[in-house]
Amino acid sequence: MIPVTTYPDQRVGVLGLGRSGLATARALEAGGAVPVCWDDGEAARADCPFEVADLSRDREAAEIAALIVSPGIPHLYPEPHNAILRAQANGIPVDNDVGLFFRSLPDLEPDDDPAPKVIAITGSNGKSTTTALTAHILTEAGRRAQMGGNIGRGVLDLDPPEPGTVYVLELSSYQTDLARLMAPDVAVFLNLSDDHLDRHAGRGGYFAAKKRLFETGAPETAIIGVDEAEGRFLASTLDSPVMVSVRERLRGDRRSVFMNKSFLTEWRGKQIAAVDIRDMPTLVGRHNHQNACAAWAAARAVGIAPRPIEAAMRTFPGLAHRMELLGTANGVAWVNDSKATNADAAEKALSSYDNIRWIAGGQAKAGGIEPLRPLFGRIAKAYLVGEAGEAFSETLGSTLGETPNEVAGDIASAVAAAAADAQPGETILLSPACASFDQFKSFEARGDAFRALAAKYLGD
Ligand code: UMA
Ligand code: ADP
Repeated sequence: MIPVTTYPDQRVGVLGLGRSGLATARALEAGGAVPVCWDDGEAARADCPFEVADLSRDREAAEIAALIVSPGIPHLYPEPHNAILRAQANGIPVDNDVGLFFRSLPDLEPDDDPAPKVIAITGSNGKSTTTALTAHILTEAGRRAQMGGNIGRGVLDLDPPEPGTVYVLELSSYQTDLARLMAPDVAVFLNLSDDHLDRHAGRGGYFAAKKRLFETGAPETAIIGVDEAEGRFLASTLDSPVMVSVRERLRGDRRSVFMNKSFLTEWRGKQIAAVDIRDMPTLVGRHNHQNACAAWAAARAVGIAPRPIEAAMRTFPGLAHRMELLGTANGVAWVNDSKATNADAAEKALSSYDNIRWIAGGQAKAGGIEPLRPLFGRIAKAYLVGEAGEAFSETLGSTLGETPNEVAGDIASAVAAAAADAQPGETILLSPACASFDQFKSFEARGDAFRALAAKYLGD
């Protein structure tokens, strides 16, 4: 835990009692403050081991030195939570766990060198993969890496720094929008596409939230994906950013990392390093190449040499449920991409393999799988499950020449049929392009079910 010592003997409001809020309350208490907590959920309040008070009421709100807000609670759009309105009316600072983390870290720095470093990673897609890959590279290279933030472990739950610790933080727009202080040594912006627009009143607000990591954060090294207009604009506002692209060969005088065919290339006036990433099984697909380029640049920024980075990339296990290679048996690869809950995400997986036995379906999103039509040629056959089964079958069947498909109903039947049909060189891919809630409680549960079924064929 990172104790927060900024508020000795003061009452500090904690809004939201999920992972982030509870970690914050523990860190405040450990640092000598008195956490005063609120959650709109009755069960969360009942389980809370700290003082509970309704922070939307004047008296409680007036008595706190600061209000620390969980990322899932709106602080501006579509409407600020009442407790935030109260704090603002009383002139009380509103912050989050990320702000407290950056404020507390300098107090904990060990006397021995090297000083701890922080790498913060944001973007619309690929944050978790890039964060996990960067942490894996650092660990494999013998550095003390700690990973947290949006990826799961609240930042204040991380361990205090030891000499040489590198914190690798995934930061969402909810987090970068509100943190009063950010001071990463290295900050990464991967890409921008529409997401969470209701929380930011549109794409401009969403971009502005992410941009704060670079403006407020003023990192020593900024690593910017420049494949969209926003990334190019952001890079043009910064001094000497490291530019990353999977679309352009950025052969300038500045530092850059880009893909040249299947070679990840580091450039600075001349080629510094080039690595063939074709045979790195967990970094398949253009989107993962972007993540790999960004992680490469981040690891280089904290002093790791090209060779150990390349070696670590080869052993990256990948993240569960995101194009996760479960194994290969009889020449058939099994891939779990249960996190692909919409067509945009499934497009990444379908683009990454040929001869696909595609398991898809569940609770459909608007537009269904129509946007995936250009990729239907890669599908040997589709096995359709859940509520969307019939509709997806119709879309596949209406292609010129038709894409073979069957409505299998559930994952177990789909797996049995796909396994019976699959030929060596093919891939059995669960990439549903749908939410899971019609048959599972989460995309994780769906992916775990697929993994358990695949294990029988993989001999695990
Ligand atoms: N709550 C209220 N009032 C509200 C809304 C929520 O009281 O109006 C309460 C809920 O009853 C609940 C608590 O707030 O008890 C939940 O807070 P939270 O939604 O912020 O969730 P945490 O458990 O604290 O998890 C948060 C991040 N969640 C969100 O940003 C929504 C987690 O990211 C993160 O891993 C965790 O902190 C640790 O840092 C998850 C996420 O979905 C993975 N992130 C979004 C995404 O990736 O798209 C941004
Ligand atoms: P995030 O943490 O930003 O949600 P993840 O690393 O968990 O991202 O990846 C989620 C999904 O997003 C993946 O399954 C894949 O479909 C897609 N994805 C991953 N990396 C990228 C990228 N760099 N660009 C676009 N899409 C990506």
